[in-house]
Amino acid sequence: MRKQIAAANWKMNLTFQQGEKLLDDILGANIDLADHQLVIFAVPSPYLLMTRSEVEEEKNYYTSAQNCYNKKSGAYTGEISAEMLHSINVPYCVIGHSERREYFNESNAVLAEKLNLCLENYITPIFCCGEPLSIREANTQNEFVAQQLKESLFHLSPEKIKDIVIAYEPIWAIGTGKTATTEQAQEMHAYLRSVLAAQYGQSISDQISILYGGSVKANNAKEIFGSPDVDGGLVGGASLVAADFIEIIKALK
Ligand code: G2H
Repeated sequence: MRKQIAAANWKMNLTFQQGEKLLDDILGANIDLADHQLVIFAVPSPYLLMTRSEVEEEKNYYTSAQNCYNKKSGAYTGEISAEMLHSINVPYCVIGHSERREYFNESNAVLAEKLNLCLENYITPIFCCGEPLSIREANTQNEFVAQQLKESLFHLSPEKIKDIVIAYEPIWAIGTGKTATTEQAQEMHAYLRSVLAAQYGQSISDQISILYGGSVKANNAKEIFGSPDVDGGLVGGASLVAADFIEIIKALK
């Protein structure tokens, strides 16, 4: 079975102390994860080491960065490289979240460079894609999202593409309380899988976890994750409340 993943994206929220308490509360629930189930915490950079030490004794719990820079190293004040993340044993990094694309003008080409640097440094990228409302209203979401994949991912070899996680996040559903319907999510995930299959073959495509993101909550996670091509979620707001995120973890297939 494909890996099923509950990934928390804290974004720019919580103090260090609040983050520590949240992790303690979630880990304190002692949820017994199956071998194919993973929980990943994408935390602000100053909390990476703390998070790593909180989760390192826990089976299938991991730490993720929320971003890294698209250059190897050098005079880029304030930026964090993939190599730096690797040097503190961070195994995952979110790449291309729509907030980065929108507020920091990250293009598909820049994201391709970030993906390469992650993979060179043994970091699994959680690559985000998704369409804005205008594209959904024009019913051209499939072409839009396929183009994001093509421009950022399709230079990767079959061996490398297997090492990434994809998160489909319709921008109109992020932090808005609007969720894509289960049918809309499944339809897009199946489409993404078919695009990956056309490029890399069905067996590789079948191994890639595709998460859904956008207003996943404790009360809708089970239904969303229940779809055959939805392999868990990238969760923002609801990952900041222990009781809610615990329910979301329990909703994994
Ligand atoms: C989408 C999601 C997490 P939220 O950005 O990546 O956030 O669950 O708050 O919509």
